[in-house]
Parts: sequence; C-alpha cells; structure tokens
Amino acid sequence: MEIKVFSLFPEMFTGPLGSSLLGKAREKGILSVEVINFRDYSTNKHKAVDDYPFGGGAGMVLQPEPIVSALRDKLDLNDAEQEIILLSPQGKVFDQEAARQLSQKKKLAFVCGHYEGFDERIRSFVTQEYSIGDYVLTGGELPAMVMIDSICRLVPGVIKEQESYEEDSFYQGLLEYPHYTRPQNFEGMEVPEILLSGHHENIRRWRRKESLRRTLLRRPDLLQKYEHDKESLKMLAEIEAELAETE
Ligand code: 4FV
Repeated sequence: MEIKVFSLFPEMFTGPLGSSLLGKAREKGILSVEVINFRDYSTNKHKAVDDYPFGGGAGMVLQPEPIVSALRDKLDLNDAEQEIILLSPQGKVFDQEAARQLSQKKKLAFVCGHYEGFDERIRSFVTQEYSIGDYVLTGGELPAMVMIDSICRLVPGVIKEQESYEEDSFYQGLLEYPHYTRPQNFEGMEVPEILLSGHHENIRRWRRKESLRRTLLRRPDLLQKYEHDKESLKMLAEIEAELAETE
C-alpha cells in the first residue's frame, strides 16, 4: 500500500510512522509512506498558505493553490485507484468498517488541515472526507495518524497473526473479551478458571459470552447492529437473566 500525507507539519509523522509495526512494515516494503509539506508549493514570497476569510470572521483559511498544486504534483488525480482523504470534523465519522474498506485500497492520500479549515474549493479535489470524532483539534495530523494506524494494521503482513485483529474490539462488531496473563493470582485477583482448563471450545464460548456482556453493558448501540446467530441470542438471554438476578 502506498500512502502520501499532505501536511504543514511533516515532522509530526516521523515517530508514529517510523516506529513499531508501521516502521517494520515500511522496512519490509509492505507499506510506502511519503509526507509532503504543501507549504513548499506556495508561490508567494512569504510562503504563506492561508489567508483571511472572505466575508470576515475569526481565524485563517487554507488557500486552495498550495494544496492543489501539491496534489497535482504528487498524485495522478485521474487514477481511479487513488483515494484522496480530507480530514475534517465535517467528514464521515471513521470506524472499523471504514478502516477495513480503506485497507483494501492500493493508494491512499491524506490532506491535513490547520487553522480554521480549508477553502471549500479544495473539496473538489478529494474523494472522501473523514472525521475521527465530534471534537475539534488544532490540525488534521493526529486524525491522519489515527486512520493510517487503524487501516495499515489490517494490511496483510503488517500484523503477524491475522486472527489477532479478527478478535479485536469492533472487528467482530462487539467489544473484546477480558484478557489475562501471568501471574494467575495478582493481589488476590484470580484468573477465571475456564481459561486454565485447556478446553478450547468452552474457552471460545466463555470469551464470546463475555464479549456480548461487555458490549451490552458498555456499548449497547453496537448490539443493535450486530448480526446475531442462535448461540449469541441464547448467550444474551443468559446474560440478561444473570444481570436481573444481581439487581
Ligand atoms: C478533525 C477531526 C479536526 C478542525 C480545524 C483541524 C481540525 C483544523 N479532523 N477529525 N475531529 N480538524 O478537528 O478530523 O483545521
């Protein structure tokens, strides 16, 4: 997968995209990442990339020329395989399904805003617009990093065990089950016996039921969308009966 990021602060990406799994994936050639400073494409003598808004108001607006010149220089805007993603609070809220869809693409570009935001005409040059959540940040850099991290971990070869993300929260549409490791007893808190039994089918059932329980208690909205089967419906009924007993 080829990734290009357009930002005024390329140095922000060195750490997150150079270390851990993403750094290793780049070394292995699974991912290629280029960060472009669109200030380099400003044609005025002060290298300015923003200006006051027409119509007045607070804040500065990113001008279209530097960004569009950078996109034209670095991308083939007619390439149907090229996704160009604008980061902004006005975009679709990014989620695991979007990560899964975008992980199938060959070429991703991310356009990171700053200041008050973008000149509206920039939107004519992008293919998608995403927000990472309903809050306002100082720039689109952190949202781009969040999306790149979440997308790239789904690219084959980036994570060793594929099943390790197939059981991730949200991947199956539920929150993840509780995890335990050594010691068996930590300050009086024991690991659930079932996990020490070696009985894989019982462990699978326990984990699925605990995923359902955690999702019901913390994110019931996810259960509305979940594609139940006979087993999960039975488990949910058991959970609700157990919860009723404790009330
Ligand atoms: C944002 C978000 C976000 C708005 C003004 C950058 C900032 C500044 N981007 N998800 N939430 N962007 O807050 O994506 O230009």
